Amino acid sequence: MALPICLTYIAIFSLFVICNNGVEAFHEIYPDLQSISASSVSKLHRTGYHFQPRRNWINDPNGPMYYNGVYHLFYQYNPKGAVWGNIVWGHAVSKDLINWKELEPALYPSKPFDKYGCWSGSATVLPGKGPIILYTGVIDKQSTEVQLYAIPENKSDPFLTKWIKPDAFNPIVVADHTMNASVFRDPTTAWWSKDGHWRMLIGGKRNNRGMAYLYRSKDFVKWIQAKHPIHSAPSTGMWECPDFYPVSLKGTNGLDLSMVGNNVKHVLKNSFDVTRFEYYTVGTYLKNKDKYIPDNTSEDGWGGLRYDYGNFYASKSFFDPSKNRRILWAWANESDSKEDDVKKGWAGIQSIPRTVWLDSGGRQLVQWPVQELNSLREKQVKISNQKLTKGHHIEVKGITAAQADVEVTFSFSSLNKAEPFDSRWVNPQDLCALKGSKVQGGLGPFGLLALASEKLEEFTPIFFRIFKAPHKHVVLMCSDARSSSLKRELYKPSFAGFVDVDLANNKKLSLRCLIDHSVVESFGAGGKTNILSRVYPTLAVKKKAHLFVFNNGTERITVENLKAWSMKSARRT
Ligand SMILES: *[C@@H]1O[C@H](CO)[C@@H](O)[C@H](O)[C@H]1NC(C)=O
Ligand SMILES: *[C@@H]1O[C@H](CO)[C@@H](O)[C@H](O)[C@H]1NC(C)=O
Ligand SMILES: *[C@@H]1O[C@H](CO)[C@@H](O)[C@H](O)[C@H]1NC(C)=O
Ligand SMILES: *[C@@H]1O[C@H](CO)[C@@H](O)[C@H](O)[C@H]1NC(C)=O
Ligand SMILES: *[C@H]1O[C@@H](CO)[C@H](O)[C@@H](O)[C@@H]1NC(C)=O
Repeated sequence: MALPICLTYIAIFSLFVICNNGVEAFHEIYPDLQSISASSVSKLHRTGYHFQPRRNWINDPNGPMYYNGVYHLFYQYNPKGAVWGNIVWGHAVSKDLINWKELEPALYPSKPFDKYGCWSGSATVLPGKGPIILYTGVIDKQSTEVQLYAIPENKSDPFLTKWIKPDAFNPIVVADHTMNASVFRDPTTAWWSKDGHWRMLIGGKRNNRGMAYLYRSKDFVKWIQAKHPIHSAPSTGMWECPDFYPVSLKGTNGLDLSMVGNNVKHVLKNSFDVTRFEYYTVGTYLKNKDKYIPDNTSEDGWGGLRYDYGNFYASKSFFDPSKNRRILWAWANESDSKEDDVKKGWAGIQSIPRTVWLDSGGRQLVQWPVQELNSLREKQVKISNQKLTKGHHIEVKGITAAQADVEVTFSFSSLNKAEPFDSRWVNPQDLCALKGSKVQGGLGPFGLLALASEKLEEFTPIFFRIFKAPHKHVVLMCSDARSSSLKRELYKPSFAGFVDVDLANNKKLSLRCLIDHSVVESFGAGGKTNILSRVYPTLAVKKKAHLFVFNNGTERITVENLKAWSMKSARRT
């Protein structure tokens, strides 16, 4: 469960910085707004193919799974309004991860142990027995959190519409006296080990140390806390929504959680309540000690690797046995004000589900939109071998630029014009703020201008810029919302990440952008660095949105190959 913080609209932008880097997150709740039902739903910035329910507030994806030929997505949902509150588990099902059927909420407060909320959790499919949901229930106004289980009322119901919370054994886990029960939530999918136990993790915090508590069970209902958390790290604050899974050292296939073997590494991801970003490490799971040790190539903390350097939180992955892949979902919140959300009648979207695997270098993950997304591709346009000199932009014409999918490869003949890199530039987002698309450079900035108005009063640039450090080149990827809208009262971050690629041998960079009215979801270098931005253009809407390629660096760039598609809307019933 990701509690919303810093949600009040604050006009002074520096206050956002305080919110994001402050020592203690605070939970802002809107008693006045949380039950105002949407009288109408504004379509202006609604997405065409990113998942969102018909109306109201959503946050964390919950319990994603594949069962009997159907994909299930549950999500934190306020059935009564467009801000956080009254939380239940919304439920939608799909055969292809793209077109969704919305069902009645699967879990809603109905027992003393979840009276104040059904918060985040995960699903585990038990071989021969079917799915079980583990989730967090809130039992009082002080936010005392306990862990619960729920089972389908009828396993033969193809959509698993109704869920039961048995009184026997619930709650299955409560915080012991050494723990703080108001920061103890978000159970993971459980995995089975040869020693006859199921294991799962729960997020928490001790003092300011982020914790992933480990629990064991033989029968899935009686759980025993392991002596030590599987992992913890100092000064990271509350760990929400932990996710722990094996990845293969050979190839891109996903692995079932219970997989063991030699060619396997593990990934631990946590969503940090304080920074409101997610971080993961690649490492080793020592099964006999029940410990996870991050590799020394993965930074363990606020400077660590991120699935996404933009608006992407409370993610959860699952193994899809039908296509042998691991799929990742996350919540992308709004960047406008609560008042705007109440007016719109909705808030929050889910990312496009992404396939995730370990990069061949073994140091980081790679992500790519699930292949099923391509079924929405409609009209296609192409550009190839187009030269771009400094200060030029070229329009990609003939598609619906407000609802599109673009794949492009840029190349250049030399690295000589790369600007010098200053070793003090440790934070890519700050560097993007300093060296945005309007600051002309040597090798870059070059990339795409998404959701752009005809005369560029509004645009969201997604671009690369290459620097020369003493022993290597540093590649920056930016998705900069600062010029995205003429509307002022918006959160417009210059999201950015570094891209770990070797340009000396291959002077090319690729970019894919999923553009969908108020979201630009970008995948750099084949999915090594990814950034999701929420933007709200006022001019560049619907048919008035344009798409351009641009270069603002002295080195000439070639658009080797660009393909762009109009995207159909996903079916939502
Ligand atoms: C369970 O679902 C199946 C499939 O929809 C249905 O045929 C059956 O009658 C249901 N069982 C009960 C007890 O409702
Ligand atoms: C428990 O955690 C909450 C939320 O961070 C904090 O406000 C509270 O002071 C903590 N309680 C104790 C006893 O540490
Ligand atoms: C990192 O770990 C590897 C083995 O996994 C070891 O060979 C290497 O020396 C370590 N590097 C550092 C800087 O500790
Ligand atoms: C390119 O740089 C010029 C000069 O700073 C600026 O006016 C223009 O807006 C920039 N182009 C983009 C797409 O940012
Ligand atoms: C999404 O909204 C912005 C603007 O209000 C906040 O700055 C972010 O912290 C928030 N993100 C999450 C995950 O809550």
